[in-house]
Amino acid sequence: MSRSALITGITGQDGSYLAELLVSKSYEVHGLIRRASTFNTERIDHLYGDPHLSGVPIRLHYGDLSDGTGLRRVLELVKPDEVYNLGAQSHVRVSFDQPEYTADVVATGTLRLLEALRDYIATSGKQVRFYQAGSSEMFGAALPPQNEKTPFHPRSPYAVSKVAAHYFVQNYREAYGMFLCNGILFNHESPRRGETFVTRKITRALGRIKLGLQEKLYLGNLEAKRDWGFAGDYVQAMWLMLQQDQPDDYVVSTGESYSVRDFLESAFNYVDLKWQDYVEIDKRYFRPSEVDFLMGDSSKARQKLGWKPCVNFDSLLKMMVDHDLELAKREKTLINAGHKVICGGRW
Ligand code: NDP
Ligand code: GDR
Repeated sequence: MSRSALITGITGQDGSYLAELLVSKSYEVHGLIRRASTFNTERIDHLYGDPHLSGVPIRLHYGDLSDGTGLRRVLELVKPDEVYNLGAQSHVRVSFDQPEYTADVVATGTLRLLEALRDYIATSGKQVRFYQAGSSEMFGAALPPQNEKTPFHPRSPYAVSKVAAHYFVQNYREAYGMFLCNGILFNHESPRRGETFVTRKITRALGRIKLGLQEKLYLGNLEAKRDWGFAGDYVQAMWLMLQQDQPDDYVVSTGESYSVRDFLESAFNYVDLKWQDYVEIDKRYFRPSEVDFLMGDSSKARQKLGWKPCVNFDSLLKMMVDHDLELAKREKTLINAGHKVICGGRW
């Protein structure tokens, strides 16, 4: 019998890659989806279809991490073998504007899901494995290289909330013997990355600038350093964590770190443009407290899970720029044909 998995945050960047991975492994894949006034399934449209038809690889269920009753119902309906908790208000800068909401979804939302899962396991007698999407932001001001033993020093409401979720997971593991894993993932990007995160913001603008559709790109702090990997590689690590004999916590990273300025320069060089001609600094994109330097030490994941990243910084950057040049070309074609729309697209 095929295993079933429930993914919160299935409509996000990671949710879409993870859903693809699990479908390729013949899982029955279920996703939690928020009700929205516009379609929010663009990243998974290639997997999702009319539920009346057979052969549709994934099933979606309305739910929200702020609604514990709904989470319980979905668990009882789906009867998952594995749960991946990827749902979050995941934007660090926005978490300073919406701290209470961020804490409610990211910290308390995780707790709600754990409580629902604890009860589901007790009543069903089923062993369910759980993955929590933790973040390198939890390390915050701690000096690099950061690994599982590095003390947390969170620098944003988002990061504080992820730390709380991390400890909820550890506490439920110790208290109830549940199979719960914390991933501590460093930044991972892709052509499906949300357009307000800095790498995608740069590549999206670059495509439009190159084709004459945009003149300026406004950014914040260019000196912050991040350990950037490819999302497609990172969802493999999530799955591997849940296939081990014992639950544990793992750092997932490339071990290389580059500044925002490095990313900007390499991306513009790749299409023969000088970033200094187009980029302006806007204070609104600075954070009240910044995370300056993240560089992960993922030796444990490499040894115990046999995981390693396949896409390096240069390949990731080129993959994203190429994709966004293509999007800009499509947009230009539409504009030339008299349309005013900005076209979307997926990788
Ligand atoms: P995205 O922002 O792309 O996706 C977030 C997902 O969470 C979306 O599906 C979103 O739904 C959903 N969501 C938001 N609020 C709620 C809510 N209240 N209830 C249920 N679902 C909700 O994030 P990523 O895919 O990049 O990241 C996945 C997870 O990994 C997140 O938890 C993030 O914090 C964490 N993480 C990400 C890293 C990265 O570099 N990408 C690194 C480390 C951790 P909708 O589409 O409707 O908005
Ligand atoms: P981060 O990613 O905060 O690391 O969180 P983001 O891409 O938002 O910022 C990275 C760095 O770039 C600087 N920066 C800007 N950032 C944004 N978004 N927009 C700008 O215009 C800009 N200019 C400079 C930032 O100050 C920062 O230093 C991401 C999210 O996916 C989290 O959910 C996840 O947990 C962490 O990665 C690991």
